[in-house]
Amino acid sequence: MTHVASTPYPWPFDGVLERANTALVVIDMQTDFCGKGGYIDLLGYDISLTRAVIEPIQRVLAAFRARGFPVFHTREGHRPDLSDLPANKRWRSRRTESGVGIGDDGPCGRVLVRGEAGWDIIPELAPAAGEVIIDKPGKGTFCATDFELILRTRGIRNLVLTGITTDVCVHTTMREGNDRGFECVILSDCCAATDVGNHEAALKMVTMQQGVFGAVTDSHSLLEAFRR
Ligand code: C5J
Repeated sequence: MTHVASTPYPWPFDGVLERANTALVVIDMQTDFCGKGGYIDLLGYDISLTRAVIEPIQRVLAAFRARGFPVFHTREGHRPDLSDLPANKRWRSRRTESGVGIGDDGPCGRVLVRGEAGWDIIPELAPAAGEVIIDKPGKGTFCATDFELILRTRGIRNLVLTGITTDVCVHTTMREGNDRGFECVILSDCCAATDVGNHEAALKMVTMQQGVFGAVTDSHSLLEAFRR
C-alpha cells in the first residue's frame, strides 16, 4: 500500500498507487497561458503567476518519467476554421482593451488556434516521445476528446493533476474525472491561477465534504511517497 500525505485524506483512497494505474496530467502549459504575448498576457494578467509552476512540474515530470509512469499533456485550442469555437466564448474573449480575442491575430499567432506558436506547449515542458497529448476545445479534458477512452483502455484510475489554471481547466478536469470515478489529486505547487485568491479557493473547494473532488497535496509529498 502506498499513500501520499494529502488533505483531507491520504491519497489514493485504497493505497493502490502503481505504474499501471496512475498517470500524471499536465494541463495547458502553453505559451498562450504562460508566455509573453500569449492569451493570458493579452488579457492583462501577470504571467509570473502561471510561470511559477514550470519548475515544480519539471521535477514531478522527471520522477514520473524515471519510473515509467504514464504522462498526459493537454492543449486548449480550436480548429483553424473555428468551427469548434462557441460564439459566446469568442465574444467574451474579445472584451478586452486590445480587442484581440480567441481566433484573432496576436503576437504569438492566432490566439488559441491549433498549430499556432502561442498554442503549443512551452519548450521547458515539451512532451517526450510516447506521451499522449490531448487537444481539447474546452476547459475540461474529458469534453469532446478521447481522454477517457485512453485512460480506460490503459486501466488508469488515479490522476495526478498539474498545470494551469487551477480554477478553470485544472478544476474542470478534476470535477469531470471525479464524476467518472477517477481518483484525483491536485498538486498545489504545480498549479496556478491568474488570481492568487482563486487558486487558494479552488484548492479549498476540493477538500470540502471529506474530499468532494479528491485530495490536495504538493510535489514534495508526492515525490516523498515515490521514494518510499
Ligand atoms: C483558461 C485554462 N483559463 N487553461 N484556460 O481559459 O485554464
